[in-house]
Amino acid sequence: HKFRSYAERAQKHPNAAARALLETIDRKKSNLCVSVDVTAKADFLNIIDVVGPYVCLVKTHVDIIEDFEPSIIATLQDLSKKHDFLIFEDRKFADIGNTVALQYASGVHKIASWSHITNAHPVPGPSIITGLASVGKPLGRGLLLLAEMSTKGSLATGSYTEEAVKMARAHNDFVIGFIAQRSMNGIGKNPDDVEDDDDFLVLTPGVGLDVKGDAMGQQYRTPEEVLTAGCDVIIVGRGIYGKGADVDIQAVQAQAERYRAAGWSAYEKLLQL
Ligand code: UP6
Repeated sequence: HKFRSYAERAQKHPNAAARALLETIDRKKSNLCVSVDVTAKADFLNIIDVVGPYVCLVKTHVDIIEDFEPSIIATLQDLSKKHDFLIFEDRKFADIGNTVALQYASGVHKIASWSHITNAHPVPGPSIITGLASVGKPLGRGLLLLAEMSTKGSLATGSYTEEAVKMARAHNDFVIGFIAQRSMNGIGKNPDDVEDDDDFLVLTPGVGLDVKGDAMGQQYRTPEEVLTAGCDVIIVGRGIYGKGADVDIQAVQAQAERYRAAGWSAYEKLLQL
């Protein structure tokens, strides 16, 4: 299969959120998503302001912020415009359709109103997609399914992963791709079937250049390893901001540029093959 550039894929993608992400990657020469898993509002916003120029996407877990207030979201949106990145709340929805629609639209965080992309576990079946789509589709949002996980002993393998891909394919007006560890295009299709015309985005956590894992089951691969496996976006958290305590903002900036360069050179190598 011919390796397609982000720009070429952007031109043809039917989903607005996917198109916007692919265009941003191409424009900024960055397939880096920084995962900002810190608990203080000030650290959260400072890190985003400093990594902003190097990323296509900022991934949040807003429910871990201790001093959360709605103005954080307004500032996040300002930073998203200032630095030209999209926002991905890593909510990992996992309930019945009615409940996830409420969790997505309402509560303190009102995720659908500001997060271009969010994600869900496929474990409840297709109704989780229709529930989330009832809120997110009219807003032009995109959904990722967790088809695989980066953790040791993950149960999301084999037929579970395959069924996740089939669910996504059946709802590809709203599902734009996966959290996974390799390309998901063509999975679960009969090889005699029509040509493989999937264009799923694969966003991949568990990326680090210096260590192989943590003490709680996380496993890391390098940007080059995951790009070669067919992933599109590298998600990096602690590799960029360390342990989160006493954030050294200059070191954060240097690491963001280091991971951006590593992700982009891995992509350019694949383009030249
Ligand atoms: N994440 C994973 N693995 C998955 C799915 N999501 O690590 O399979 C998320 C975590 C965290 C980030 O919730 O926010 O990606 C990884 O952070 P790290 O780079 O600091 O390990």
